[in-house]
Amino acid sequence: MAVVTLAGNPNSGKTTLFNALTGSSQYVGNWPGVTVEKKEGQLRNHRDISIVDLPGIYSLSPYTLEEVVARRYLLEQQPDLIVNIVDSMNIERNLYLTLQLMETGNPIIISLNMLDLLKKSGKKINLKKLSYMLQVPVIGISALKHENLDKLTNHMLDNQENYPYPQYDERIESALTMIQATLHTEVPENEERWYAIKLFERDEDVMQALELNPAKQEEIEQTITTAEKIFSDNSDSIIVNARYDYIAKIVDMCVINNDDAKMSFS
Ligand code: BGO
Repeated sequence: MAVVTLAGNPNSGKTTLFNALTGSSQYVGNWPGVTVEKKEGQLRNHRDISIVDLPGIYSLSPYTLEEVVARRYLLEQQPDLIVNIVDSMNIERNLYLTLQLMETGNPIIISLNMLDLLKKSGKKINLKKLSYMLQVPVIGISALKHENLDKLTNHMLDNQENYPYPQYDERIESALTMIQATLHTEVPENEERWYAIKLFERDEDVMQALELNPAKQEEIEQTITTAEKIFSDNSDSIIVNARYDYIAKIVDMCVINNDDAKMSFS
């Protein structure tokens, strides 16, 4: 059975979409070992596709129970596809999670939700450009009004490939490449990028889990320290800022506010 997981920020419309996609075929339980609700169901008219609803999260950092559950699931279970629900009314904030989901190395499509509200607001998002810039399929939907859910389902049924990762500043990329080179024998290829970023951030859970030998640890630490000197910043903030810079570029290219349109004609 193919497994599709729904991931998104709280209030992005995940529950509404989950209910629309699964109808009454739902099972509610808890994620292993924690009291965080886990919902599963089967895709309407496609009982061979299981839909797993991840907890609503803003990030894949290990700071909340929900984030821990989500990142453990994505790395250990490797779903066949992530459907990332993005609230089109809050696209900038939502894309922060999108980039991290892409970094996990799982195939992903974006369902850009709340298009009914977006239309009313006068704001416009160029879906083709968004898809081109992220190199990920983007399907505009209204989960509440059940608009375009067939199109979303068709994309879910397509064979999914792996998609490129967001590429950051070239100085960050060269540091990540160096860290990745030390991981070839340690983690599966499609997860190297995720682990390299986490090691660059000095994520303690990942550092402990990988149990790298002291020589590799030292090599990685030197790479991080060099990057920190170049950027005059700590490695954690370097990555956070890189993601926000990337999002700013995308929003600049793909989102047209009503006010911008008026200004361009005046
Ligand atoms: C309330 N369009 C519109 N207009 N609204 C949507 C859409 C959409 O496409 N999708 C979802 N919503 P959840 P999470 C509400 O509950 O699915 C709305 O956290 C209200 N409730 O109906 O719960 C959805 O699972 C009172 O709105 O999100 C819900 O991701 C007044 O977005 C909210 C107004 O959806 C969050 C709205 C008592």
